[in-house]
Amino acid sequence: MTKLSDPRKVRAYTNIALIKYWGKRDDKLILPTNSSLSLTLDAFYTETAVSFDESLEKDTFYLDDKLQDEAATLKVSRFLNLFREQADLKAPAIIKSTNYVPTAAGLASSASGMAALAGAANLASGLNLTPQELSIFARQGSGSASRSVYGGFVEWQKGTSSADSYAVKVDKADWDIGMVVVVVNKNQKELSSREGMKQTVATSPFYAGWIESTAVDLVNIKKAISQRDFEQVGEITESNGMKMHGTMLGANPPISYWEPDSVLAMQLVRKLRKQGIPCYFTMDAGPNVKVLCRLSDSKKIKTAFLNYFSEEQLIVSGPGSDLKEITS
Ligand code: 2P0
Repeated sequence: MTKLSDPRKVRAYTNIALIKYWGKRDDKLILPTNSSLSLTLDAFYTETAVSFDESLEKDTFYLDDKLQDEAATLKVSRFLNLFREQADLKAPAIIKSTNYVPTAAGLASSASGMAALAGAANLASGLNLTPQELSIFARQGSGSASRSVYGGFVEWQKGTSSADSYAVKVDKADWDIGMVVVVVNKNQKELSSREGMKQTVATSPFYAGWIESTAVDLVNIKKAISQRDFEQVGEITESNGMKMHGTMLGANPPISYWEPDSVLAMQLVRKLRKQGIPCYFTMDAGPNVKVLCRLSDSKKIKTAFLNYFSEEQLIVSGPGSDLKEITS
């Protein structure tokens, strides 16, 4: 008896933005108001396999071996429709996805999730998309997923239309750089980033300033990356992240994702810097703090944080690689 081969599995790593994406100019196509730039991380990733199967009644989505409800499946189905349309496929799909995040991290990310789904759907549909096309597809699942197609430092160019809004690799990040992720709270946030950015664009008087200064930050960080000037990369990262949070505070009603321990972590980073260890913080749409550092300093930084945080709240990561098929 011949055994049907297992569907092909794709792994995509998550990414943390150093120049943030915060705001859309087109909600449906997920076109951003500003270009962004991230570092892909190897400690957090998603593996996904998709197979289209005529014998299925409807799309069936398993995440971490658990069958997902209608709402979660609908999000995946809508995304897969992009592939079905392009490949002229009608069949429902079975989707099996696993998030690999260190225990209790609570950092399951839409970036690695949607990028891995895009990669697996590409293989299953036979579309044979280029990485650039894959980035355009992934973007329509979740903006930050466009960047998870690549490893290293990645820029998502805002573009002028859907066809040229995609990510490009800026640098392999094959130098002494990494992050210490400080898990302040692993619970689901109350306000999704999708809603948070929408409210900010609609109501924050600081938003115009954000757009203007982010364009300058992007030019400067790319120059610093090309020169491997770690301190300059860190200073721009810290400043850009705080400006994003500033625009949120200016929204009506004001938005803040910070918790007391987020502030503590940021204070610790400043203290370490004063002691001569170059490290810089950034935060996303949640209370966790990501500390950009030289990977060779990450042990020292983690040790200092262990005075205030537990071992399982501190995750060290180096740069991650491109999205890839997993064959084992
Ligand atoms: C980023 N974030 O650049 C920014 C910084 C959060 C703060 O991308 O609506 O899940 O699916 O496009 O990509 C999180 O937003 O939002 C995000 P959608 P996404 O990483």
